[in-house]
Amino acid sequence: MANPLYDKLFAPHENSATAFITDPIDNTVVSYADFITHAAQVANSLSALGLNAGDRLAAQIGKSQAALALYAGCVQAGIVFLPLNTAYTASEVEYFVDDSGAKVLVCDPDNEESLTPLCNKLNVTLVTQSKDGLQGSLPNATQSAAKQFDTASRTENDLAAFLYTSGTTGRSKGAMLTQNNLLSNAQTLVQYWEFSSSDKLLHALPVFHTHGLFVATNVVLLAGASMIFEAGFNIDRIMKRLPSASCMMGVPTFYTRLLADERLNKELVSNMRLFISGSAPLLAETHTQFENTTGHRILERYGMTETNMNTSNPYNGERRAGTVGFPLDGVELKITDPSTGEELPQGDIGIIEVRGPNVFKGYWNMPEKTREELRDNGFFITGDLGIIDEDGYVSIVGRNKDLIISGGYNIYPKEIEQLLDEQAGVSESAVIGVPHHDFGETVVGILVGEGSSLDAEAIQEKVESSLARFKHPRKLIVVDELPRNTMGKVQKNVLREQYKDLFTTS
Ligand code: MLC
Ligand code: AMP
Repeated sequence: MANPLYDKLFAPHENSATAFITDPIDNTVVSYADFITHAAQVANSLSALGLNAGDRLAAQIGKSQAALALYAGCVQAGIVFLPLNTAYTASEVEYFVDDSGAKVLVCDPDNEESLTPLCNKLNVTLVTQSKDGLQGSLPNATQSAAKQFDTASRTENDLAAFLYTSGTTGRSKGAMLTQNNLLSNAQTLVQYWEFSSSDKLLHALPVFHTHGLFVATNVVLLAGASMIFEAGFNIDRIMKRLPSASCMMGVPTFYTRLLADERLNKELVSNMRLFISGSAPLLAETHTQFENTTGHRILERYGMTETNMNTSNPYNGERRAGTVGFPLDGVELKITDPSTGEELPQGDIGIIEVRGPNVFKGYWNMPEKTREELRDNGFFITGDLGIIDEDGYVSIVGRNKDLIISGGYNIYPKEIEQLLDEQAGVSESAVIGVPHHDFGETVVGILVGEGSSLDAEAIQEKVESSLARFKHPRKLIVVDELPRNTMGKVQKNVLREQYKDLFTTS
């Protein structure tokens, strides 16, 4: 039976003794064949939980090879995989599980107690998996499960994953990604970036987002390459691993942290053939400094949860600093007028719109949102502002959406403003992103008080219990009023200018 994603990513390696992954916890090397057997056992345990093809499974678990086997098991069983940021609080998780209609939630045993009430309320089966992937009810069941699984039949238009992305209204949207969205993009990237079975990717990204899960992992699988799987970006471990890797994918913070370390030099990276950056803007200055220190020009590319990868600087050819390169094969990209939607002439700044097999199917249960952002003709309105130069290189010059990107994580101010506005003593708030020396941007909350009852400490506590750590304002500032234009709209640009130097030095 056909299952395009499984057939291309996993099936070819079923009997391969080649190394696939170095476990991030105990450093054991797992072969392709062993990994795929593990995935089949996971698929059997998921089936025993009553999950069928098309059902959703949400997972908020640590990075381990078992976490990846869960993704693979879902692909084989046709289950829609919904990975969640491990930083999310229980109330955030509740929204995702409820909205997606997930039947099963996999969580860390440490969170079992806090997540049980919501699973009881929503009638969701809760199973556990520890950070190392070895303990918990799911690994226990998997260990004794059969080693063969009849791959579920899927078409390329069937859903493979849901990735939640925040929205300007404050409600997160479930981006529905099909098998072909993921597969076509991985196929293009393997070719474009010349991945082969001799590559060894240094993988230090989280595996609950497009970058670490789909771009990195699917490319490695398709090429039959291997991965050094790190639990996170620990600079000492990365320094030790770099000499044996051939490529790395990272967010700009990876590169600024590497540059800040005096151990980085040409010799350390002499085995490397490719450094890739994306998910947030890479400063041209970082690009230049990295080349001066290592001799490598970072290859910058541009993507989104909804679209996978859209553009890339060339592997062979000039990697132009400050640009995200050219549209990938099969991806159409145009710059349009934000008010009319008409295509603008080359050289004008406008909204980036993209169309291609990489573009998602729409937002789960949100037909209106889908219509607003995905045109009938298939073009997706990214909300990023871009320009194409005379040589065809695309640059991102800003955003037409109120979005903060901190260390590669997207944060929508609206979600935080809604929470701040609900707090006693707050009449209104504005949440802005300001430059940050490590994360590129960080969150600042500006509050207008109501009388004298505003208690900034209590508000900070409320924020901490409700929202994931990376969304917390690093500073709350109380002001008498917010700057407004003649239409009464809050001028966030004025606030951003006013507070731009708060976090520029460590
Ligand atoms: C961690 N913290 C963050 C943060 N990451 N705060 C703001 N923004 C972030 N990105 C918190 C920690 O909880 C901690 O809190 C404090 O900040 C310092 O943490 P740290 O130890 O210095 O951070 P670290 O764990 O090293 O993580 C930093 C990071 C990580 C940059 C390595 O955030 C990361 O891996 N980012 C990658 C995100 C990503 O994969 N994005 C891709 C999205 S897909 P405390 O309490 O200790 O102060 C996409 C599409 C595309 O965008 O194009 O790819
Ligand atoms: P996400 O929703 O997490 O997938 O984030 C997607 C957003 O990240 C895009 O809409 C861009 O704003 C931003 N992004 C991704 N890659 C780049 C890049 N290379 N340069 C600038 N911004 C980027």
